[in-house]
Amino acid sequence: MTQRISLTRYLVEQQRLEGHIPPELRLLIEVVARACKRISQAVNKGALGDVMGSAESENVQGEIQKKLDIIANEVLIEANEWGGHLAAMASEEMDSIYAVPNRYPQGEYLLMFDPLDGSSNIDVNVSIGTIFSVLKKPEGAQSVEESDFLQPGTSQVAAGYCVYGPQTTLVLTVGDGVAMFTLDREQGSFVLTEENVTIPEDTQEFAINMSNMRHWDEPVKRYIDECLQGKEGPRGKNFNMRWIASMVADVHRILCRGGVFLYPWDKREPEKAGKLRLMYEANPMSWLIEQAGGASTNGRQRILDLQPTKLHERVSVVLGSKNEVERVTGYHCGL
Ligand code: P6P
Repeated sequence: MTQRISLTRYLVEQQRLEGHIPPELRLLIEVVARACKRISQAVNKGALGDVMGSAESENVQGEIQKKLDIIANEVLIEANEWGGHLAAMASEEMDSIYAVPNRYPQGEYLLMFDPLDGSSNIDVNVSIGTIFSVLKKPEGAQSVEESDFLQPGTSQVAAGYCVYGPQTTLVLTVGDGVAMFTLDREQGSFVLTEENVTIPEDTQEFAINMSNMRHWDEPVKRYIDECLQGKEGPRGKNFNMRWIASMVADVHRILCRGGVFLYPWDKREPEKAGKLRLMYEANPMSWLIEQAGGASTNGRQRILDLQPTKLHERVSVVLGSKNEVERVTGYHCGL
């Protein structure tokens, strides 16, 4: 049974005993966690809080923004800009980076986030979440530029998400395994409920949007077809399928019980490498999955090794149970 300690105590001990978290990074994580608590409260209000429905505006991705997308983005900006731990932020909901205003002290960290991932599920009461990734500002950088964010996923110093579902759960890594904290609404604080999270190397559960099947590349068609053939097919076992259309929820399930998640490149928009964004979706989720013993590739290469070229660039994603990811990647590489 995991000892029930608060997120604050966990971070203090990681800082003091393990030397993994400098004080400014501890502050950053606590501020993000507090912002997620506020987002959770707004999400939980639903129709009672006039937060549902469209904001009648589009984001940089060309997607219609929900009111809660904008609320969550504003909560994260306002919570983080004054603390002195950040130099700048970047968000799925903002075209360009947000440099911390000169009226506040500048810090050494860069924070990226998808403030509310899966927002198409908001109006139908299905789990959604906030995803975040932390980088260090390059040494000597005076004013922060977009190019300072373009670091591979291996450069992350912290990554995590908060899933707003039946429980509100913060999932975090600082490079020493994965820990989960459940929001105790009576105390008003996140409490450690799992640590050293481990994903089984094998699975019988895949997550993909099957409606896109006719658009997939051959290796993905082959992999899914073999899963669907079940016990009588080449895999010799039956598979189950899940697709929540909320990456945070699908990844959380995989961290809890294994599985493989695929959002591959497809022929609908061949000029795009995939649907999901590298910097603030695929990279933080890939680090969490690897820290839990899983694997994450774009079908051919380890996602964390990819060198970003644009802030909002997209990537094909195959992540989860190690042996399944290696199989899908092998099919792409002609094995
Ligand atoms: P589709 C949500 O919009 C998201 O970015 C991810 O959270 C999710 O995995 C995916 O898109 C769902 O995409 O095409 O199935 O609606």
